[in-house]
Amino acid sequence: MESFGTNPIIKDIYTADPAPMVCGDTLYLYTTHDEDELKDNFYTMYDWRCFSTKDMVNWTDHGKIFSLDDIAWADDRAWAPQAAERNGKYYLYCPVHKKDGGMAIAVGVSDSPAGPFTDIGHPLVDEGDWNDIDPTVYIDDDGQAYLYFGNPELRYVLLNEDMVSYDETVGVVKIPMTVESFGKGSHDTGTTYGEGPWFYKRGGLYYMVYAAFAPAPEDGDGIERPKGDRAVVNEHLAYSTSISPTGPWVYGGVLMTEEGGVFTNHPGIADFKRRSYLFYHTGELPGGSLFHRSVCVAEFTYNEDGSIDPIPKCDDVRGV
Ligand code: FUB
Repeated sequence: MESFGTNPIIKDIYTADPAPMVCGDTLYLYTTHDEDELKDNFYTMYDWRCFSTKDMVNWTDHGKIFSLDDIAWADDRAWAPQAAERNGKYYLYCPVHKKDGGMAIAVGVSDSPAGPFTDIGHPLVDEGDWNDIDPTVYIDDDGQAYLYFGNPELRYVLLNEDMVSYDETVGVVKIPMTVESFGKGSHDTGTTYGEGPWFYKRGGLYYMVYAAFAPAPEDGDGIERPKGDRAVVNEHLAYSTSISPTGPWVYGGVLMTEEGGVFTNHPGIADFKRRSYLFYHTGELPGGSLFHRSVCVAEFTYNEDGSIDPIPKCDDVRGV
C-alpha cells in the first residue's frame, strides 16, 4: 500500500525557510526555527534545525545544528540558510544580524550533513548593508561555486574552492533588476523579486526560484487585496531562467500563488529518488502566524521545455 507524508512536515515546533540537500539515499532538510515566544513582535529566531528522510514519509529530527550562540560576532536573526557539500565537508550558509549592525552571511562547517557546524569566525559576505540575506549556493559542472543572495537586490559572489571565501577580484556582482528578468512587481526594485533565491541547474538550464511580490493593487492586476503599501501583499513564489549561471535572467512566471497564507514564503527545490520537490512554508500549524511558520513540501514535474506550471500547496506527498 502506498504511504504518504503529511504537511506540515515538522509538527512539534515552528519551522520556516526550508533548504533541502540530497546526500546519497537521504534528503537532509535545513530550516530556520520560529520561537513560540516573540521578542518585539517580530521574527524571533535563534538557531537552525536539521531533519532527514529516506522516503519522504518518515523524518529524523537532528535537532539544533547551528545557532547564534556559535557565532561570536552575531546577535540576532538566524535567518534562511542553505547547505552544500564539497570534498566530504559540509557548509551551512546563514544570514545573521551582526553585533555592530546590519546583516551578513555566516558560514558553518561540519564533517557531517547533520552537524554540528562550526563558525569560520567572521562573515563571508558583509557589505555593511541590509541586503546580505538568504544565501543560495550551487556548484556548477566545471567546479565553480556560486553564492547568490539578497533582498531587495539579487547579487552573487564566486566562491573559491575552499567554499569559505570568494574571489575578491570579481567582488560582489549586482544582477540588473529588470522587469524582463523578474517580472513587474511591487518590491523596491519595481520587479517581483523579493528575497529567498534558490539557484540550481537542470538539463542545461539555470533556475532562480524566489519569493516574490505581485504588483500593488493600484497597478490594476485585478487581484483584490487590502489597500495600503506593499507590506499587505503576501509573498508568492516565482522563477526565472538563464542559459548562463550569471544571467541574463528571463522571467518565467508564478511558481506558487500567495496561498501560503502568511507574509513570507521561501522556496527550496530538490530532485530526490527521481521525483522533483518544492519545499515552501505556510502558517498552517495550530497557532500559525507570519512569525510562526511551518515547512511543507509538494511534488511537481517540469514541462518538456523546462518551464514549470504553478504548483499548488498540498496536504500530503507520496512516499518514495
Ligand atoms: O525567516 C526570516 C526571513 O523571512 C527569511 O530570511 C526570508 O526569506 C523570509 O522567509
